[in-house]
Amino acid sequence: MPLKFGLELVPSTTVSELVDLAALAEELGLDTVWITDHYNNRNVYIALTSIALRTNRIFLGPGVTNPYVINPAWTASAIASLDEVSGGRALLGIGAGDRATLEKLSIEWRTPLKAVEESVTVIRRLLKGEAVDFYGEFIKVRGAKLNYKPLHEIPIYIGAQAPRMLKLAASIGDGVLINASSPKDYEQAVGIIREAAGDIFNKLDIVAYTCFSIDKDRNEARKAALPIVAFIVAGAPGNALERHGISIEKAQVVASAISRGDFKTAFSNVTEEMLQAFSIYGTPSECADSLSKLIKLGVTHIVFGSPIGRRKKEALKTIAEEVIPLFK
Ligand code: F42
Repeated sequence: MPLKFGLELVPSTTVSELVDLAALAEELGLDTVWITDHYNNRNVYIALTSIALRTNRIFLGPGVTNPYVINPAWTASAIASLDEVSGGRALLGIGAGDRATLEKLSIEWRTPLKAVEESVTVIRRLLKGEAVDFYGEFIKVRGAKLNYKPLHEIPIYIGAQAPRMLKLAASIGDGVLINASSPKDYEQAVGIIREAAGDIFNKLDIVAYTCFSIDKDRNEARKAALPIVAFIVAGAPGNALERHGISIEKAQVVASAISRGDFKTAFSNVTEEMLQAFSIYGTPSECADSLSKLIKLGVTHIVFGSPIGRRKKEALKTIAEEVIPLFK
């Protein structure tokens, strides 16, 4: 599978800013653009549609939506519409959703594995144009059918980090979006996927959905990564901290500062260990070294995720000029 490069955009800025960045990514030769999905940001499908109308080649999709907030039949309809609007360029990223966000909406995070598995089954069948009868534990559908079909078979990518979700992703996904940045995490995740996928492993698109920060000045790249890493540390489960040798106490200092809105304390308590564990940051050659480790472990698609750099447009140009050519 040829190596692909993509861009993650968080719609916390205006849709027109997202469109400009996605159009630049296309111009610079990137292959995919993924828009994150949280109800409190700009709506993911409005952002994607706007991008589709300003671009011609780049593939695009939600990275990732979830079946708790959005009914899977609605997702099938939205992604099929995006495929039509974009002339056959839609990708679907779907995952179990984010616990903290679901809590705010009083949505219970029950049976996440079943929720993803059943939703993907229903979405695939709807996209094929079938009238779907499905009586699962999470979703029940009675004769649901779309009145139109997408232009192409839309690849479904599963957002996964934990072992059982990775196994599920390997068996039902066309690709896996792994939200991690360190080789330690990829060694484990790709091992699980490889074992679960067996003969079809080489057909899977293994996506490194990274926290990435590049700058010719290493210290600027580091500064831009700090806030994002602080939030990752605050939400990281104990086993992830342990795997990276990060003390729970130090992580708690960051987490409690964030929860009381004291970002200065939070960011100043992010250690080098935390940055190494949860981001790829540095000069172009340092970033390229880190990426090559992930590629050696079996990653087939790199997504440059937030913050990307101090100034996103400049960072994208640096990536296109000084990083991607090293892998072509
Ligand atoms: N979440 C969002 O809400 N928005 C985004 O834009 C977003 C982007 C994104 C990109 C890449 C990515 O990998 C993840 C992303 N996420 C995003 C997060 C995503 O929605 C999921 O939260 C995330 O991928 C969680 O995946 P996970 O692999 O950690 O799996 C969770 C569910 C987990 O705990 N899994 C465990 C495992 O081993 O896989 C165990 C789960 C388990 O056994 N559950 C039982 C069951 O039956 O499902 C039930 C347990 C119970 O108590 O109910």
